[in-house]
Amino acid sequence: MQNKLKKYKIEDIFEKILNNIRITNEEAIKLYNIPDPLILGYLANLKREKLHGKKTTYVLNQHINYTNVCVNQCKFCVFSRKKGENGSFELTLEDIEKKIKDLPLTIKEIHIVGGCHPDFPFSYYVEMLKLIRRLVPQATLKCFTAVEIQHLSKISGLRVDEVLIELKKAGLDMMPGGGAEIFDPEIRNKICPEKISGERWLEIMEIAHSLGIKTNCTMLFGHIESFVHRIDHLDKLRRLQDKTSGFVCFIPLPFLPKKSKIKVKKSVLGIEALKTIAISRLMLDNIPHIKSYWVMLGLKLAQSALYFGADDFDGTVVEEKIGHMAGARSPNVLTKKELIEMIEGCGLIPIERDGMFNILPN
Ligand code: V47
Ligand code: SF4
Repeated sequence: MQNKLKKYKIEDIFEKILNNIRITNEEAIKLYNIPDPLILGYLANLKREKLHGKKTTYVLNQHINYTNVCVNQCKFCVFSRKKGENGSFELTLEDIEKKIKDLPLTIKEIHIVGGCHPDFPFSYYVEMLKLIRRLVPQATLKCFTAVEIQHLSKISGLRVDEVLIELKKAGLDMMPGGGAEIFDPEIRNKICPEKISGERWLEIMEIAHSLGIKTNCTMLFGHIESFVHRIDHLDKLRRLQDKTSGFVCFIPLPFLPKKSKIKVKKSVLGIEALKTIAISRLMLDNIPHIKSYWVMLGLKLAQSALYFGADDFDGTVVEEKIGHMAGARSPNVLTKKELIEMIEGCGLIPIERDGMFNILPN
């Protein structure tokens, strides 16, 4: 390894990683240009082991998408529909109640996201949270991305902080990290022109953090962005985290192009995704967890990612629509036994967590 580090002139970066010194954007870009992915895996795994050893967390969770009707119509999105369009769906509170009532008592996280629906009133979201809080008091309610929060602010006439305070009162614990995509305005304008800007996404997360609401964060990569855009995105997350410490986990999302209107030259799945996960671990030295999201990565790549910097394997998921409508070939659900087997199969130690990443007793 020493020889390889020398060959690619990255002994200084290696030293920094060993001594917990932050790498710069320029150094991160230099890492992208290393052709040997195992070097990146080695460096990211050093960092992962420093933080978490061989511990790998998982959560018994359930995803619920309340609607795919969305006013935004992002160009990359295969999930969303216009109102009344073939394939559109809208869950009533009764539909949601039925889903939640069927859940086992062991459930520890409910992940709820949906499209920005033109007609649902603000009360629908508040009542949804109250209902779920009542039915599963033991579960973390991780609901609504920054994009949805901006939409709720618009339909309710409330400021973003006021929206979040109302949702928190109704039961919201945490926010998922979706909607970040890529912050660069030129790229964002091409893939999701109607969506809030990257700047606004970061502002809303900052407001959430200031109210004590922890959040996750994501990056959608492998479409029309360059390495420089990815590093710029990670840098912006790192800067906000320095200010707020509100991000719990970063989820790198490789773009699944099969059914999307955005056409890409080559799929990012495989080594390229692993390299990005590794560089994310090395850049985001202030975000505790990196999620290997098996839904988008596929099971085998998700296992490999656990040696490229990721320390969380997400969860049972049960009902995922965003990735599967886009052509993900991963299963819809994993059982607790399967999650444990997948992690142990990598020679790692499975640890159950709740939605906020608190470790649960065996
Ligand atoms: O924002 C949409 C992405 C995100 C595609 O916070 C796509 O714990 C790949 O954010 N190919 C939603 N990705 C999912 C998400 C998420 C998932 C799991 C856990 C958490 C968490 C967050 O999915 C969207 C977008 O970036 N996405 N379409 C696609 N074709
Ligand atoms: Fe709507 Fe989200 Fe799809 Fe964009 S990515 S169209 S905001 S559901």
